[in-house]
Amino acid sequence: MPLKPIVYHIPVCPFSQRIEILLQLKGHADAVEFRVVDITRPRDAKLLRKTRGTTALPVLETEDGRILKESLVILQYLDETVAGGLKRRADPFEHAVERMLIAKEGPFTAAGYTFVMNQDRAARRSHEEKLLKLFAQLDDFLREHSPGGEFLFAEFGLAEAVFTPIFMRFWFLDYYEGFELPAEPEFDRVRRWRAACLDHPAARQTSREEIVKLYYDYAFGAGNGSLLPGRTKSSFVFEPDFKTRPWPPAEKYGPPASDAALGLAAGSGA
Ligand code: GAZ
Repeated sequence: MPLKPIVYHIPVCPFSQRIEILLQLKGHADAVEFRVVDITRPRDAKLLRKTRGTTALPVLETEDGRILKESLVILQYLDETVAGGLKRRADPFEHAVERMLIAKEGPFTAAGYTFVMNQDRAARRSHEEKLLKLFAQLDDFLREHSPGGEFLFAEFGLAEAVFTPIFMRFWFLDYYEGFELPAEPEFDRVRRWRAACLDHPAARQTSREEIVKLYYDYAFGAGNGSLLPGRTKSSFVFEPDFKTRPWPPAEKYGPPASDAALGLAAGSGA
């Protein structure tokens, strides 16, 4: 029987990064065993049996073989079971406040991903407006509950562990969509929050360069490691290493670049 819980994950997945950030905050990055799942290959039958057929990751397997799904659920479970102090707010009202903010992550994440995956140039503006509306709502929430601070409470906590990986993924929006938060006061509070989140040392599991390069295919509508026509490799592969690949062309409304142009054909024949 393993001594630690196992987290099955995709290394650059934002939902899995939430867990890595939490463990880093607790000073126990090694409290779980991370097992990498290659989503470009058919899923291992043993793992599929454990999840009863679902494929979404992360999945946590406890020391005695029980299964938990959903990153937010796994996050709270590990917060309560791993040493290093609770990262959720202890006060029930404050915890309720952080959960209200966390409840906004789904629509926010979905808006950014559908924006980057959009292939219709004419729809670009409406995606942008939708996302800006959600940023404005985060701004308003932070003004209500934490007008003068950086984080929601005094320190980087549960809500920050949830949103920071999403803010990092949205680097694909500034690169492929030229998206920026407008320099207007209605975004000042969320801008400050985002900057403090991105600056935190517990959130260094990935980088802008890695995200921009790995998510190239997302900008052409191909998510989760799926293949675009004319390509033999997904930009989401971990070999060749992203550092050896060139920065991809930023133009997404046009024909996608080839394997070779993306540096994916390196060691061709291999
Ligand atoms: N709600 C779950 C959680 O744990 O929080 C979500 C987990 C999830 O979606 N995992 C994805 C997965 O395992 C990888 S990350 N996919 C493989 C599979 O076989 O299911 C998000 C989007 C989106 C496209 C992609 C993603 C994403 O919108 O990051 O919107 C939120 C997937 C088009």
